[in-house]
Amino acid sequence: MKPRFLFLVLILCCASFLTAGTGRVWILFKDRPALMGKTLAPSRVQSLTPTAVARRLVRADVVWDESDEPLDASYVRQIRAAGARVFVESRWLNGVSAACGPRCLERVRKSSFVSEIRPVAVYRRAKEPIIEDTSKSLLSAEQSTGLKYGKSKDQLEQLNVPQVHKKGFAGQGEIVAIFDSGFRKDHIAFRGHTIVAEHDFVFQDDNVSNGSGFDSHGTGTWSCVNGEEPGTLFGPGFKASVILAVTEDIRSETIVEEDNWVAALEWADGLGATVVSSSLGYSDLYNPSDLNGTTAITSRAASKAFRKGIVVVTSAGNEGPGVSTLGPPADAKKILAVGAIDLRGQIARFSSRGPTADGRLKPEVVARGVSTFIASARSSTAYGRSNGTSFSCPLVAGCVAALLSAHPEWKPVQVREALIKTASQSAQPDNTFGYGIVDLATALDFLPKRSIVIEHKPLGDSSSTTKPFQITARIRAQRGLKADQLFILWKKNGDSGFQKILLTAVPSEPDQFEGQIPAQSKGTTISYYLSAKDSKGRTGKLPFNAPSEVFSFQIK
Ligand SMILES: [Ca+2]
Repeated sequence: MKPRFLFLVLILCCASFLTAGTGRVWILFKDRPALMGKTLAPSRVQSLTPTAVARRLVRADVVWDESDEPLDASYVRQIRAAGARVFVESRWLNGVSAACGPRCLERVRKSSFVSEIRPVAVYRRAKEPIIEDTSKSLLSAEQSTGLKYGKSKDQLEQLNVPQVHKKGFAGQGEIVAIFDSGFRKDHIAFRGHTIVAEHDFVFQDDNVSNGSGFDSHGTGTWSCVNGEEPGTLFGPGFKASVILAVTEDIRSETIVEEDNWVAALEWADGLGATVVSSSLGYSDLYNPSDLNGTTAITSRAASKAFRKGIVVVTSAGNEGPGVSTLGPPADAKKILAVGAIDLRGQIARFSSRGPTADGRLKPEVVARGVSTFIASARSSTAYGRSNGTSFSCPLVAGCVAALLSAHPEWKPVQVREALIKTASQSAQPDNTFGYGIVDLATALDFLPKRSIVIEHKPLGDSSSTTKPFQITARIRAQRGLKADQLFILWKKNGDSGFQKILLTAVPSEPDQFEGQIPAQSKGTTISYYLSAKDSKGRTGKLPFNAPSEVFSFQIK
């Protein structure tokens, strides 16, 4: 640690050294005067797509705040006039990253609207080489039913993923943003996958495939999230869509400039990302004493993303086994930092350990990060194995997507609670394994704080015109249910409003409720949804965004 400390002292005491590393500085502003007294409204904002607004409305702690608004244009103008070359304008941090020489800095420092000037940190990560794996996968008898996981079977079974896939949850409807070095998009494991958007923040273009050397690491991490080649590999969230961002420059060693990373995060937020998967490495700029969740720029940004409804999943780092060897943003509050274990569940020596500088337990959870089976960028059909928390992180990100596809109404805080409270050593967490190995199937069934969970198999079309339609549902609430507030709401085609039918408890079957929609004549289409209140008066619905989305069936 000593050399890093000296480096920091040099930076702090010599203004001209401020631009060491990236040659860029953050210039953060005090306020946004143009917004004073104005009412904020998501509809006004151009930085968010409708998908992103929809996510915010359901999952954000604060749907909308000043940090979604553009920077004060006059501030940016004045920074440029001082001689700065602006690279990134960050709405969330309320500031810019810029190249600004000593004379420029002198001018900027005198500006009354500037609250903070600090160097842009560079993150470094040692290579995580990929060993090609060309051996044939022998399908065992038990794999002849269900999904054929091939060599990814062990790493998924370790997290109890297959049970969740059997129930039909694999990340559908979720958008996972993956930040990495480059991605081989034509790999067979991604055939038919939806790429919502891609951007290369290093080379400043819209193509994230940069050649096999560049794409190697990102192709691997992407496949851990949601690769899909039957018989060979599956990711836990194989039905999720992705946003791909190149944030890592691997031309000399793997480096990530934190302004590029923040820019990618804000960009992915605006496009409606619901999960972010990223592995950053360590930064010379930050000491263990800085790892308090609020000092490192990436940690501040990651916490902000969490409040805006995005689950941020990051690698703990590969700097273990010493204590407090996390790399930001793993120290951030509320996020999920992931350590690495091997096939047998032993911790990887390199896996970074907690706690944070302010004594919080880290990492949150662990997943396979030793000899993880991944797609390789060497060819469009190649696979390999690699070591690193870089690979345990996206496995957990894929799990988060699968969990959210089952519970789209859950906020990040509830996702985090479900995962850590059900992990393998949740009763005795420590700073090596955190709360332990993810158990996705148990997390799926967990009732987080404030949650109301309704499970129901939607009715299909029917030919009966005489029998009523039996609706059954499993309904649970963390704070208990209000028995007289459990309803089926239904209507026929042509009806303007929904009619209510009370659901009643099924005798001797805990959490089970039933009710009947009356028989209807041929040609009728019935729409319905379920609604439940808990003892605190909170409402849960299925589908969660009913009545804009409802179940429907036809009498044929
Ligand atoms: Ca490119």
